[in-house]
Amino acid sequence: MKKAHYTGLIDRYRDVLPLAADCRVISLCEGDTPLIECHNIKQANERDIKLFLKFEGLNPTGSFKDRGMTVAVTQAVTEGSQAIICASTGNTSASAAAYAARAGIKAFVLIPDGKIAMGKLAQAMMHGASIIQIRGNFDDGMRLVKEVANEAPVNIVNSINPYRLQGQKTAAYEIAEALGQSPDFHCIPVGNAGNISAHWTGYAELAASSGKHVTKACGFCNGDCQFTGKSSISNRPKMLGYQAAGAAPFIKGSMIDNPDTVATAIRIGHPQSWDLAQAAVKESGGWFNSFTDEEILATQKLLATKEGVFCEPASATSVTGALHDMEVGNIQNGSTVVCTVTGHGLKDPDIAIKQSATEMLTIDAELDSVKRAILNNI
Ligand code: AN7
Repeated sequence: MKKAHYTGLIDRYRDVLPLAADCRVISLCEGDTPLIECHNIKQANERDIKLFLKFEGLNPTGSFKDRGMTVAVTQAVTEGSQAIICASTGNTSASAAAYAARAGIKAFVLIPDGKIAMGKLAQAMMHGASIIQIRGNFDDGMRLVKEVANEAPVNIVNSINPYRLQGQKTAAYEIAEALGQSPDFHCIPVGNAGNISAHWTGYAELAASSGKHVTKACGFCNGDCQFTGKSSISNRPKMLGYQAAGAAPFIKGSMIDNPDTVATAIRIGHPQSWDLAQAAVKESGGWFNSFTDEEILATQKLLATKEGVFCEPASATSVTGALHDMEVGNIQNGSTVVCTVTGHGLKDPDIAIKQSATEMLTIDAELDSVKRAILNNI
């Protein structure tokens, strides 16, 4: 049935989501995020590489988490849950808080004391979540959430909840739909490792289904979307998972106990979707790599100043890796590359202001001073 306007990813992709037909959909019209082609990145331009940013920071709470949360909270409500719980480096807590508010249920969020970005904390507080700060990191919070869910009536909405990954796989559908095929490489920041796993599920399903069911699932297009008449979306991308150097268990090859990085969103040492992420990278022929905080922040700045895209530090990790792999030739000239830009820059204003090189001028409120300021800086 043709809908008058976009109503969220469950309505759009219901055919490929494991939800009951009569469920009450808890949605904030998430998904349908822009795929922005970079114009001003020299590493791509010089090599005839098409570089796209899937800007997930434009979801309703400012991160990709909303894709998983709409499905997880819809299912929780269907099961009769009155409360959800998560551990979080920030974005999951913001998303859980918003969707719980929408559903009219309670959200409990465990966050590492003093280690989440200000915007995310503001969101969780404003949406009315019960915020429990722990003297520990995300991995401690994750362990406690799993333990307490055995003893209290709460539904876990971290990405160990399979409905989260089902929702997040829809980003791969949108990308394939926009490009008419899968990209050659998909670059993504890796923390708890749910998102890379979910994307691989999406691409694998698409390739296996010959692209046909996207048309069927695409309830709002009346069967006239990109895929109509196409017999196959056969290609799958190489999945490239990038981490921050101080929080890079996949590079080490084992869990780490004291992760640290300026990219607090991915300050995770014990990723829960370890096996799924390893399989995604291996099956796709991709790889993991890690980059320093300085490199990540430089990319954050580059995207903001050269492309007008403001993302949070963790999100810049995907592009940091892509640029590196273009330079060393791991990503071949002429390729199509999609980088997931996971969260909005406004999430973490402290880092943005701290690292901004722009000197702020303070001048007298008179024409001459303004004129001088312009002429000296033009
Ligand atoms: C901006 O919010 O884990 O590898 O608790 O917020 O699927 O974990 C956040 C993760 C990348 C990593 N970019 O994704 C949380 C949380 C941003 C993020 C990731 C996160 P996963």
